[in-house]
Amino acid sequence: MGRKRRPEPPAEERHEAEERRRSEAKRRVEELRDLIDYHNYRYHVLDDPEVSDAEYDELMRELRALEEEFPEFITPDSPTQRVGGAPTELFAPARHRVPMLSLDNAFSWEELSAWGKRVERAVGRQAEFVCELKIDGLAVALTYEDGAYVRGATRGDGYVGDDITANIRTIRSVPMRLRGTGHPKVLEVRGEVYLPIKAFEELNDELRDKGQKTFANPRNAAAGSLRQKDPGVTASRPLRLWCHGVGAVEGRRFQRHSEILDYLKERGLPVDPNVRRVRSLEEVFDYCERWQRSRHSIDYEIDGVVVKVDQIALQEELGATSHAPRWAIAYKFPPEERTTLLREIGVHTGRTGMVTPFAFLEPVFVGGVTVSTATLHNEDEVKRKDVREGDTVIVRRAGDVIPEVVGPVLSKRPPNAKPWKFPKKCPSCGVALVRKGAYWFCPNKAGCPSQNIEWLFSFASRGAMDIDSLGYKTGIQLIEMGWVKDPADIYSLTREQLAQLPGFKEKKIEKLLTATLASKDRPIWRLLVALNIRHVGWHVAQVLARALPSVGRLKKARLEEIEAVEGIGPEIAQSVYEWFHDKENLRLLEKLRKAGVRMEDEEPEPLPEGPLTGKTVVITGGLVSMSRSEAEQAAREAGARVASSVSKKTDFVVVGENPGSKYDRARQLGVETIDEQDFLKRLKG
Ligand code: 5U1
Repeated sequence: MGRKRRPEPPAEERHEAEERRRSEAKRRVEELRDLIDYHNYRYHVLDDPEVSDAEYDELMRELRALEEEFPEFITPDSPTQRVGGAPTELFAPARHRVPMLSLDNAFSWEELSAWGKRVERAVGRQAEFVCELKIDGLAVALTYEDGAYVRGATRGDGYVGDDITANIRTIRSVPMRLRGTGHPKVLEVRGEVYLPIKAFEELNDELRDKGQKTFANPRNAAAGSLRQKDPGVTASRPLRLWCHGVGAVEGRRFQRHSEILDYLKERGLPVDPNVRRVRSLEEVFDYCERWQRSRHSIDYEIDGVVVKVDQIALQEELGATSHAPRWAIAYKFPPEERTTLLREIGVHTGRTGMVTPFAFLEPVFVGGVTVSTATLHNEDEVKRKDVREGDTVIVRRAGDVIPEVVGPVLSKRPPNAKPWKFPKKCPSCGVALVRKGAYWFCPNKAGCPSQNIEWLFSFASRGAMDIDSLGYKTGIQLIEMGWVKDPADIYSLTREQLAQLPGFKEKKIEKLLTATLASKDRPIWRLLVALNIRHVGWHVAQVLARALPSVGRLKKARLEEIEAVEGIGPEIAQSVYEWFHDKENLRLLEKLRKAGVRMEDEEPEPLPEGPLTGKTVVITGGLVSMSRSEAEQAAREAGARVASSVSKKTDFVVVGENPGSKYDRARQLGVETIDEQDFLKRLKG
């Protein structure tokens, strides 16, 4: 029997439901961007990630899906329009001639198979593939001119990275001259720098012995070692490189990806010997399956397999989206699991006062490392999983970053195991906790040692005020001595006080005082990151500081004014507004001002001058000659302000293929619309 069709709701109701869905999607897009920006900052700037790669990937996937459904919510600063992390200020910028794209991921056999079929459908015949191990390291680009190494750069945001020429030079396996003769005029080699697992463990032992902070995993250790101001430090770390492709090449053409790899090998560049050329999707699956099983048989961390179409002509046919080529995919290994004993559940108060439960575990080897603690997220999670002290638990290390307790093995539960109760008081200062949403917080902002230590550490961190010599250990000493109650107190530390601390000799004192003094003159965005404002990571801070480049203006700004800043959503605006209206925060700002900390940027970075100076431009739909983000970048370089939505202030809208609602809006408002050809002409003036 056929199913009876339900009557359609009236058009008005449908419209309302669509509008509700749109506004819910908009809110979620903004929330996801903030979250992703925050995790990017933890990962790329602090080298101290809070979530697993898998959780991060999930946030990105959700954002991409929403942006695909509602392209009108895509903004140039969305993390989906970015290819990797942002370049830092430590090094000179290095612009990539060919953008360093990232990879789309397949998290299951189904997704991998769907990609393979899509590829074969698009090219109309059976493709051949190259399978490579996906090294969990740091992506780099090395440039050789006429066979001589001239530049090394990190990926950065995919367009501009950090110039790390000198640091790369210290990696022994990187040839300074290519072997043989008849070199291309330019050969840009792409690869992944990594630290072998054994070397990583030795390095952490050494750091632990010196009382220094250890690295969470080999990837962070490799990144930290490469991003050293002093190449001498990089040289002391046995970094390695595997090359997996090329970027800009002048004076040589290739027919196949496998030919590129053979060529690199022949010229003396290190290419992973585990790379295989295969002739069918079945062979791709075999390769992935084999390496999923034996990923720990090698001395470097891998988190998946990269599958690439071998024939360059097919690669060109398939092309790329703005962030990833369509001819390659990363098959990500599923998270690994082991069981172990949960000895005890503890709680920790972080810099925002949030109190997080975590598990002390009988050390267990999972996902390539030994895990002895794992986060339990919040009270509801502990209840939902019903994990108890004494339980045998399943531990998962997803994406190889933060280990997670999946749940108890009930058959092994001891008879006396009791449900765990969240403490009522802060484990650090003893003040009664308060619950907000799913989390418990310690309200004792000023007097809680744990919050103070965490805040001080993040205030001084590389991505904030960058006080190099003020690490965790020193922070604890300063707080324990009672000299530092909030971050502003570090500016009144004296030589005499520091001399009382164990291990503080003249040189160390001088270094700390000099670094502290230098931090007074940081740009406003750094101060904003350092102030510990919810949702304000380096990206939001930079956007804010560009629009409101002084503490005075931020204090006076009305909520609507903050909300009107392009790239700032209502939730962030509310958080910033509330922060600048809190009496205690204002007292802290005043203390910082009196200590001589810079409170305004003298000159916000001017927009580049060009044929589009003074114009506000919106781009909608796909362009043929460049990706959307390249078009936006080109418009900015020509002096334009690129907006994400059309208003009366928009000077013109560039309309590509399948334009979204921005085109309709432009027509409604009578804003000029132009096609790609016209846009290219205007860029040239
Ligand atoms: N092994 C390998 N890793 N990896 C990373 N190959 C490879 N290729 C990449 C990336 C981002 O990108 C190209 C496919 C563009």
